[in-house]
Amino acid sequence: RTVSIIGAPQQFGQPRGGVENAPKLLRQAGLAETVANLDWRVNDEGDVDMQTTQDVAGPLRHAAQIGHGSRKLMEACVKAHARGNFVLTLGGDHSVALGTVSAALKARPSTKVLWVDAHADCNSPSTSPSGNAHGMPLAFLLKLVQSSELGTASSAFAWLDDVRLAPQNLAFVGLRDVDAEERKILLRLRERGAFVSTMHDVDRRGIGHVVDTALDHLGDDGPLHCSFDVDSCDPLIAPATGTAVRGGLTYREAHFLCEALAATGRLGSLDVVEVNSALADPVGAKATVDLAAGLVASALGAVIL
Ligand code: DIR
Ligand code: MN
Ligand code: MN
Ligand code: MN
Repeated sequence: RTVSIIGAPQQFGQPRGGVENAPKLLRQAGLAETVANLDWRVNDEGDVDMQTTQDVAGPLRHAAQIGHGSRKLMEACVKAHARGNFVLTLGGDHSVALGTVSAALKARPSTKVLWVDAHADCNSPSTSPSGNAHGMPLAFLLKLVQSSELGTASSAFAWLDDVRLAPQNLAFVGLRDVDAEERKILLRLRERGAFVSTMHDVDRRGIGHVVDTALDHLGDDGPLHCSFDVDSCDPLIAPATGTAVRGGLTYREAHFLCEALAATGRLGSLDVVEVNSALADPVGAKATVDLAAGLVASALGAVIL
């Protein structure tokens, strides 16, 4: 068992500087050593260079950067999947999921996706109130984006044409900040078979029930991909992130989720995104980086006993 660590210092999917430093900070926090101590071989593949072309104007900010950068990340992830490795991607903002999820689907089409996030990230350029790509990756993966919404940038996303995530292969945990148009999209996704849960469900049923139900929903075959936005966690434990929202997962709830994923034996890839140390004081920044590294350890099999 080998983990490929891939740094994806993407920042063009959102407006705040600093998120591009997360791969470096997570490495400095000893992530590779932590993983190696869990009996994994570790292959640090370094960072994908995500700065590419000139930007073009349009409803999706930095569309060309996002399209071309995500393609490079996808190619790096596909290579790691092809070697049979667990693929651990360190964002960067959540637009990196364009590359990571598409790679998982290309490598193993039966992949199911667990999206752990305060946000639903299923805006298309025409519904997005912000124009920020980190709020859009699922819209692309679910084929909700029309090429007309991308204008001249559509060619930068042509590599996604053969990628399709089916709604029934998608589960959300942690939602609590959804845009008005996004709400309609989520309700439609639920009708089409996605598992859509919110923090209200965690309150009512407990994290154990919510995670078990999400995993049940994703079935008992095929690899799992988890895309973990640290803003799913409460700002009390993860203050260093771009769009913090109160009322998130507690430390144990987040770890429980990762432990439950590891226990399935089917987790094949994981993204940890939106750690931005520039947005908290040094204590909060370190707490957020350490939390993210600890969650990776739980997802890779660290157990209490
Ligand atoms: C908002 C924020 N829904 C948007 N999204 C965030 O810009 O589309 N996603 N923060 O992680
Ligand atoms: Mn997100
Ligand atoms: Mn988020
Ligand atoms: Mn985000």
